Amino acid sequence: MGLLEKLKQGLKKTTQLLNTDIRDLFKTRGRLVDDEFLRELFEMLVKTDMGVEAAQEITDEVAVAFRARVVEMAEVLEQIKQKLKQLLAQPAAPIAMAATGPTVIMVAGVNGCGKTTSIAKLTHMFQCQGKRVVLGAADTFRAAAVEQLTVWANRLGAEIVTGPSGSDPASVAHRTVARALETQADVCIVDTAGRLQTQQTLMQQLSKIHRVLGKQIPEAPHEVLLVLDATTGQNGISQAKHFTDAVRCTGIVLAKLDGTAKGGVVVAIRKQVGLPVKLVGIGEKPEDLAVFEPGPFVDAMFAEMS
Ligand SMILES: Nc1nc2c(ncn2[C@@H]2O[C@H](COP(=O)(O)OP(=O)(O)OP(=O)(O)O)[C@@H](O)[C@H]2O)c(=O)[nH]1
Ligand SMILES: [Mg+2]
Repeated sequence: MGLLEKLKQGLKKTTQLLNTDIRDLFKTRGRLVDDEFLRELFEMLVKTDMGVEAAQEITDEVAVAFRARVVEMAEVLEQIKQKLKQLLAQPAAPIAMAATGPTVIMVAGVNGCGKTTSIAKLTHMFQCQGKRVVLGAADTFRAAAVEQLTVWANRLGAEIVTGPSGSDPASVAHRTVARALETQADVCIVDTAGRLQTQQTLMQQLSKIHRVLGKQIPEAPHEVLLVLDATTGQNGISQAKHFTDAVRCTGIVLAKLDGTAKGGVVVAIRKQVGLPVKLVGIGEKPEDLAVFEPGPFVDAMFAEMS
């Protein structure tokens, strides 16, 4: 499946809501752009969770371009899409890979945001590129967590390094990198326990894992991916800030986009968090991961549905 098709699939709920709203907005063919229209447009945009600031910016641009004119739906939508693509623009953000030796990726985020599932998807993505992956179950906090990652490892045919329940997650992280070096694996991905940004000790533990990863390979971790749950909307934005304070995050994986009609949240994230959105999660299966690209993303959001 191509990227656009994949994103269309993942953004179905968002697209559906937008389609209904757009049809309401342009009840008749052609509509006068007046205050009433602009207010309705603003509300429609806010409903996607893009944030009032972005919604206002877009509405203002539409006002400048079309006020007092009778417009067709297509021309206004084109303007909105262009502006959104501009708001979402970011430097190309592929997953950073080590020049030589294993690439080390650490994954963090609050409880239940989708870390472990995203790791399964990342593993699948790397395997499709012919790379060998070693997983580290550094979530020793919850017994079921190790089990969950082990099930994925077995299904995907990836090696996994685990530790006893309650043991030091940094030690598991250390052994994971050691194993990746020893077996000359291409990628090693370290899962971490979910935590709230307010849990000081757990946040310190996260920075300890980060430090340990850098001891064996100086540039490691090459990526610290912060997983955000799209269904919790803009809550993720303050989370991102706190996680980045504890460990320098390098990119965002926005999980569960398929579960929300508020796919516009990615605009708010890009606007307020100084991190690139690298990947989006669009389902629970290993292949349900898509690269984030503003162009196809916006096109998918506004795709026409019958
Ligand atoms: N629909 C959908 N569900 C997802 C996606 N990503 C994760 N999930 C589901 O969300 C739930 C939590 O996912 P996990 O990967 O276990 O989340 P986690 O962050 O590892 O959770 P903790 O380790 O408990 O902090 C599971 O039921 C997943 O199947 C996604 O992109 N789409
Ligand atoms: Mg987990």
